[in-house]
Amino acid sequence: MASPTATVDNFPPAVSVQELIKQPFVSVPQSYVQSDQGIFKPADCFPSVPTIDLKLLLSEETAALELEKLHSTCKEWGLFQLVNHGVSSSLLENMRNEIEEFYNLPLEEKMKYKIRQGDVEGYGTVATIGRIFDWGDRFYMITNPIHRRKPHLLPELPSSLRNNLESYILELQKLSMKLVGFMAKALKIDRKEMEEMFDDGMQSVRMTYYPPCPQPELVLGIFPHSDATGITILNQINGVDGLQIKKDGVWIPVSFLEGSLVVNVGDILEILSNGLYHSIEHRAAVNSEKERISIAFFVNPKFEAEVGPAASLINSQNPPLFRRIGMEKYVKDFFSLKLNGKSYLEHMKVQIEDGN
Ligand SMILES: O=C(O)CCC(=O)C(=O)O
Repeated sequence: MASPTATVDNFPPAVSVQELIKQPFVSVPQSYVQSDQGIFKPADCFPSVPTIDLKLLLSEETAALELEKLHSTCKEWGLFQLVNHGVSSSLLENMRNEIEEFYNLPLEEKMKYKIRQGDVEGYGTVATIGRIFDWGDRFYMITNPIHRRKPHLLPELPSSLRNNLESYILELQKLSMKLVGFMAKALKIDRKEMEEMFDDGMQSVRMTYYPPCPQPELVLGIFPHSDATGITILNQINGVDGLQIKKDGVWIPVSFLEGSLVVNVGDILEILSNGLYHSIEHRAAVNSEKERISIAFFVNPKFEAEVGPAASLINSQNPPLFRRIGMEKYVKDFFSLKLNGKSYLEHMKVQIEDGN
């Protein structure tokens, strides 16, 4: 916790950026300054992120065309904005209020959920490469299967946040199963096989609070990475943009359509599709004046499943590009490696010397 006389220069990092910016500000502390300043300029002119309409996917007359669009978008972009997703605007509004309220709690309250030694779940700021800190406070936790929930996290949240979060998780579970089913259909992977893999799968959420930063060009809200997931559903909860994606080597800002959810292909789907779909590298920039809040819902196969290219896609013309590994080990390995671009996916690639 900060001493009353702390300034941004001597405030201990990793406690909370939200607390840090309450101190007299001179400049961003070195521990938050990203070394590669070149990466901050997104492209001036860029194509807009494709939109997928769930209603069109579900309607008989329009399904085939929208499925084709979903397929090409997952191949070429690995990310889309989802509209008519069916999650009620009142639930989205409640989530916004609840997460805002949570981050407005005194630090002492939030620290009840702090990331414990040797763990990755809980509340706090996480260091990335070279001990440079992201400009954001996070709360990450596994929400499914239920028996993997940490007793001091979701079950101990303020009841109103917990209840809304439970409703939100249920809605996103249903939505994600629909999306995974459509992706299986587009990829011509046996739908049942895919659904069984993801049914009651490992799911987690990350609620992130990005405080404003007077020198936004020096920091990143979250370092460039692809998600190690099947898919991720991102809700930019308070309407402040900041997400950027790397497409064809160029950083593109994502301007969210009001009420839309952003869905991105994760590494597991890239592996499952044997490289046909692409997990997208992304990062978050921060705003000089406005706080930004997002909640990411991570959808994965169950812990008992095997992660690897779908058997139905593999033949002599299309050999496996990735190794097979149990989901439990996949998760363990992921958390023991540092988040850095698409390095984890590289780690899963079949090496020539593997001979298979
Ligand atoms: O907040 C965002 O826009 C991105 C969040 C994200 O990439 C993550 O939580 O993994």
